[in-house]
Amino acid sequence: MAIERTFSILKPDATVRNITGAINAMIEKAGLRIVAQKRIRMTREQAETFYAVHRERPFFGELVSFMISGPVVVQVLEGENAIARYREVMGATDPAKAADGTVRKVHARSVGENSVHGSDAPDTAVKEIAQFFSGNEIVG
Ligand code: FUP
Repeated sequence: MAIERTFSILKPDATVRNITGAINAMIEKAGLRIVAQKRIRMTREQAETFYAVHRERPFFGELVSFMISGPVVVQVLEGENAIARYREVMGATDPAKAADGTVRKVHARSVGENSVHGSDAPDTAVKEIAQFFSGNEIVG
């Protein structure tokens, strides 16, 4: 298996509850390395660009408002098969459907306030990382 990088966000429902460390512990326990990390407040423009693929969906406005409602922690995670691995660690989008022990099962509040984002494919991972990090901010 290849060493990959994926993009992660710890969302405002996680920062507001002060559980970013608890989530990072789950990430590290799963064998993923946090090779870049910063706490930011996303602008509306950044959030709209990030979720542009969902622009036509009925939940888009609510999603953007939520993502700018508080600080987020953006991260680059590295490890074997990191993209799929992190999706497993996160669990299903809807916490009611997420497997036991996943971040969303343990911590998420709802399908909207679901604590974490992780890239879904190699091309989106590259694009998402580049939106928030320059190369010299990522230290593997
Ligand atoms: P995921 O890849 O698991 O984060 O899920 P999606 O890309 O399908 O959705 C992105 C985000 O849109 C979710 F994290 C939360 C939000 N969303 C809703 O608010 N309602 C929905 O019905 C689906 C997604």
